[in-house]
Amino acid sequence: RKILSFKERASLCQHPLTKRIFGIMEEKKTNLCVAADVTFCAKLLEIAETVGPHICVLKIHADILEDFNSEFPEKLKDVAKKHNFVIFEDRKFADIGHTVYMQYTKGIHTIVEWADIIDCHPLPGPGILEGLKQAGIKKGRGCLLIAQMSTKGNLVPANYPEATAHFADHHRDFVIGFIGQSRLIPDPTFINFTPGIKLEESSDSLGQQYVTPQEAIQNRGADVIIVGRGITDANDPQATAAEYKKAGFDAYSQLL
Ligand code: UP6
Repeated sequence: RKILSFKERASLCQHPLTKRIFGIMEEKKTNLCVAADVTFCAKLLEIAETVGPHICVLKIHADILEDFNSEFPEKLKDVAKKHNFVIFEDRKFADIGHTVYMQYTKGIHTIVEWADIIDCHPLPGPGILEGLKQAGIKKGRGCLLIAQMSTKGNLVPANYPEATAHFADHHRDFVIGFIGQSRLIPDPTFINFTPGIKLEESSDSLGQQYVTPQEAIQNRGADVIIVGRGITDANDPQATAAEYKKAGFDAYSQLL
């Protein structure tokens, strides 16, 4: 047996959000996160409703929504509650602590009010986490550190993932895991998310590179696979989400 089950990992976690996510993964038998990268609220809510039963996490980019408004987060939260998934705003914060604090709490998006999970680049140093934490921790939010990227020619140096893991270790009250292409540390209480996933290995015209769910989970140590266009651009997103869910969960089950 190569890995611990989601259930076992849930029992080891200190952070309530990590516990909750592993619990959902166990209960709904899914390690699928859908990236709903669409530009209108109604379309996003439709996708959330359609793929909701098959996912543990819904990842969005609120800043690409042309009609974002203050009612939208409430509607999304309702769908998340109905289908039992968590909401991840993929804002990829990357500035000084003071600025990210404002980006997280102010502006038209007020992300901290509705996003269970956010992510940030560790590049600016510990201050970025101190800034985000000030707002997020009291609401029970969690942050993923971007340790590696899926894109061709990215500038992430070889020792960066290691330094990122070190960061995570020092901020366990807020950091719940990583975005990356391989498992950084064996610690089972961090969740590893991997984007750049399609059923067929391929790429897009802007540097995105895809591997299969099986490769990500069995060879690279992903816990949660992030799938965007592979599902949202499919003729039947619901059936396709079910297909990815099965591929992801089978790959995980084979390691147990
Ligand atoms: N994403 C990546 N690669 C990274 C980090 N994040 O693709 O290294 C995000 C993108 C997009 C999603 O911002 O929302 O994951 C991938 O979408 P796709 O499956 O349609 O390529």
